[in-house]
Amino acid sequence: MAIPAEPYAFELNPAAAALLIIDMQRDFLEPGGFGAMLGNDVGLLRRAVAPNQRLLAAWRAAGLAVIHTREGHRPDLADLPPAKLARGGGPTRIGDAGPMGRILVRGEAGHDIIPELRPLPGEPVIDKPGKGAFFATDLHAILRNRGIAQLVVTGVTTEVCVNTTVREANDRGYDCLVVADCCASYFPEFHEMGLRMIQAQGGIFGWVAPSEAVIAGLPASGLSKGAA
Ligand code: C5J
Repeated sequence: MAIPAEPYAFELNPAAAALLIIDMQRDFLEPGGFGAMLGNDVGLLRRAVAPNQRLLAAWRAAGLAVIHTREGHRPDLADLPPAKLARGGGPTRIGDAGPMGRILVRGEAGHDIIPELRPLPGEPVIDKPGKGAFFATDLHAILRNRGIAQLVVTGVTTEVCVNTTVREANDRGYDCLVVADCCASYFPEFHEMGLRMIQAQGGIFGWVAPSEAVIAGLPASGLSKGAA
């Protein structure tokens, strides 16, 4: 099925496609988490919640693969590079106590995916220590084992973890379609530029399309692959 996209139509192969939802976590989308700690208005990210809910519901109804990611660190912070810990400059840092538990630490409430997009049993959740979802994770192995060659990518933030993951995926041979209204940034201008960087130069990193075009291009009924 050809999905209207920029810079040209994306040929979706549903049996070889996964929806990859990046870091839709309380730590980024709710007050008191990592995003707020860095001085950001977390409300700006919430505009991506409803479009993600609609796309996820349609994707699940079509029986296609879904994968979620979360950024965060081990409770002992052994996987936290000192350079990342030092960034931000504020009084509160990764691992410090916050209203949703220790900031950006696995197992804490803030590290969880927001309830609106809670993963279903059988949908892999990739815990990643960095911005890219391929770095220091088993994502590539999971995708290859499932015969996935296309990634439909959503989440936050457009210019950081979404862009980094799309670039990593591109270099590993995946075709990425980024869903514009299902991504968001604390900086609307970075969101716009982040999307333009992906589709520029003939789609140097991939394609960009609105969620309504992706939903319209999904098969009507479920594939045998199930919920991933
Ligand atoms: C950031 C992310 N912005 N998920 N993480 O630190 O984009």
